[in-house]
Amino acid sequence: MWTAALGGALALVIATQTVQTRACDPQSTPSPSPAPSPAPAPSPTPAPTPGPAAEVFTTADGVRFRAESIVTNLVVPWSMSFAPDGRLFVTERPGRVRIIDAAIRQSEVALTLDDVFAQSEAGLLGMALDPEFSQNRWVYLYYTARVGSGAVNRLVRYREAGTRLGERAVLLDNVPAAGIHDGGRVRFGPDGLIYITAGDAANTRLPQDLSSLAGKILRINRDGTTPRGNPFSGPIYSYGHRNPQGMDWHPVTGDLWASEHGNTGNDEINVIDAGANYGWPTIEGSAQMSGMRTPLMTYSPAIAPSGASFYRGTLFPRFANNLFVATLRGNHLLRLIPEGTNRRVASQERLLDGRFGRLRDVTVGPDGALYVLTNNQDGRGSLTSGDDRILRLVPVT
Ligand SMILES: [Ca+2]
Repeated sequence: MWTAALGGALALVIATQTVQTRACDPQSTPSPSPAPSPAPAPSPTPAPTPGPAAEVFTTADGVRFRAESIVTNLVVPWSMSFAPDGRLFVTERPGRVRIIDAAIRQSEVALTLDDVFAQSEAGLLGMALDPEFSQNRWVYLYYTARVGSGAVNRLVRYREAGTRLGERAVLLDNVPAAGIHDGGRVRFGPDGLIYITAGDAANTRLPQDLSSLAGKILRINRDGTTPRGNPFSGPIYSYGHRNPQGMDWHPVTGDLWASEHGNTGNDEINVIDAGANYGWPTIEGSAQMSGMRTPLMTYSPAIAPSGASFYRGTLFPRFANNLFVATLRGNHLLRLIPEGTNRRVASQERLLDGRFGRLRDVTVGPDGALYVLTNNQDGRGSLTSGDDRILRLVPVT
């Protein structure tokens, strides 16, 4: 079980790794082999109390929490998922999957992709674990693959055994890719189907073209086939997107909320309905047009919203059903408080504002804590010692 003591132990896990060069230049980003260096023995009895680096924050409604840095020196981490046994799976954009095991206080590289197109915003992006992971050990990855002189995005499935990923199967292939706007988030919906955010691959003709998978939110079965209930004949679930990178379902209403990068500002939070058109590039931001959806929230200047999760735990009662969004350029964790079960936001605030730099993903752990990934090595950030890291937010009484 994930406890405060074990969380504290994880701070030691990857601390011996070398900080890598920035990922903006793929030529200078060799595989950062997490050298099994003659590491010092892990601290046998990690203190359950945070070190002096843990900083206390207070929300507008008086919730006090501290941010503990539990894992450091990751290389452009992009997505994280907890397994039912408490292990934390993390992708790194250059092409690695790490499994962080709290019980044995160890991080292992479970997979290194050898055909990843890791340039600019592209590379190994989203990940999801099967809802029945305890039985089937399936791990789903979305990544940009080098194909000939070009690249495509694809969804692949692996089976985890002994902290290694094998038995690869390609479930969805040839989603248009580019150095930018690859979307990349993968999540299972409450309907048990796989949802994927696909960016416009830097081609504004594609989001309104229903013959292309670019600029869409996609929905497929676990075996890669098209669900019977999809609005069109293929994987497309919604269209007219520019570069959506975060999504989660409201715990009460079941509505799918998604974050999307706009063009020079005009970042969006939308509620996604099957078959709906979200406007890009015809309209953006708060603009309106018949037959197209206007976002719930828009942000100019850009905050660059990425991973998003509704709060479902009990550790922070005041956060129930709030949506948390990791922002890159915004350098904060955005908290949106929905207006009950309406498709409206009652209030919002910026947490961790400017304190940890760029943030890529946020999820709720089995312990009810919020876990946040930094993204300061992605070529656009300012590195501080220990980047990139996983932050754990826990209440302070
Ligand atoms: Ca839009």
